[in-house]
Amino acid sequence: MAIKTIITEPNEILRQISKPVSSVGNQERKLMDDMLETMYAANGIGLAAIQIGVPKRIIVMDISKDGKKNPMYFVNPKIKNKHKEKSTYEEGCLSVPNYFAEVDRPKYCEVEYLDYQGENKILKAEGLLATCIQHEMDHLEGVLFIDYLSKLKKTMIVKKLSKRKSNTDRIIV
Ligand code: GNR
Ligand code: NI
Repeated sequence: MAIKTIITEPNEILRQISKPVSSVGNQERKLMDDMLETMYAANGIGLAAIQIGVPKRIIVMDISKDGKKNPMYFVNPKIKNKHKEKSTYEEGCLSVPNYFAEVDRPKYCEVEYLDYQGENKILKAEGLLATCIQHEMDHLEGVLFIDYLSKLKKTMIVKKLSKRKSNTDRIIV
């Protein structure tokens, strides 16, 4: 397993549309292992492959709280059903470090996907699980949570992130 670098805004890679995986083999499982390790190291609760630069429709998540690990793996996820009722959650993103904002999303959804073994599964999600899986599935379409904010808020965040980026570049060089 290996910890990979998480790509942050602004970066065009994050806007790519990820490609479906044809089957879940050892290469995909290795990628999922690396994604999970990278996510745990960054204290995140979810990670899409594109966040480490791999444009495949693969997501890992772990929303458990009690310190007991409960990794979840989603390959080629599809939303089957989403509730009209919305819930608001204060979201963050490892690709938008240190910014948080409230986002409305469907409160319940059903997701069909392939698991770590390549088996077809259906998950009925609500609460944080529903919020997180929808946040991750947005990454597969090149969408970030800041895209739901006002233009002004979004521009301010991206500006600050790019400023911070050029500063750290200078420090490193
Ligand atoms: O770690 C994360 N926390 C989080 C909190 C609220 C809603 C969504 C998330 S996902 C985020 C990790 C991440 O960026 N996944 O793409
Ligand atoms: Ni994210």
